[in-house]
Amino acid sequence: MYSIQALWTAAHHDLPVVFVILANREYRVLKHNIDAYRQRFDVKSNKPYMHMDLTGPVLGFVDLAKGMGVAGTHVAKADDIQGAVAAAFKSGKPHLIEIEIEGQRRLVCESRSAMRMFTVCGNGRGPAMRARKREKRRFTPRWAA
Ligand SMILES: Cc1ncc(C[n+]2csc(CCOP(=O)(O)OP(=O)(O)O)c2C)c(N)n1
Repeated sequence: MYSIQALWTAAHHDLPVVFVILANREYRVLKHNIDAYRQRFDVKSNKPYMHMDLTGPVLGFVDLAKGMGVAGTHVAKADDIQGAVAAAFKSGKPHLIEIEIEGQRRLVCESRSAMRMFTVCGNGRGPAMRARKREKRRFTPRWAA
């Protein structure tokens, strides 16, 4: 939702870009952070994740694209992805593919090192911190770099 206007730009310049949205209807990375913090500080809580669901209403990305002059395809089944992507490339036009993926799953950190991807603590010195930094460098997803 931060950069959806790029669709209009693609339509305006007639750029043959295929946009793929993995629609989980939630802000999962923040849910993941909450899980990691709770685990890190041994907080037992079953409270829901506040303000992290993108529902009510659900975002309709195909409609958003249409409103900006970009055709779109909604995909609900994995088997339909290949055909949708092939058709989108073949169109030679900008095209948005919205793929419905599972949402609402509670993520559980499998290990302390997985948690450390998201939480950094301590005074920034010492072997433990250096190990954390090494892990962070190794595992940091591109968007978190
Ligand atoms: C334009 C823009 N660039 C970067 C960010 C930083 N950012 C915050 S969460 C996130 C990743 C979200 O991952 P995604 O798979 O889209 O959703 P989620 O896993 O949270 O459900 C990024 C890139 C941002 N919010 N907006």
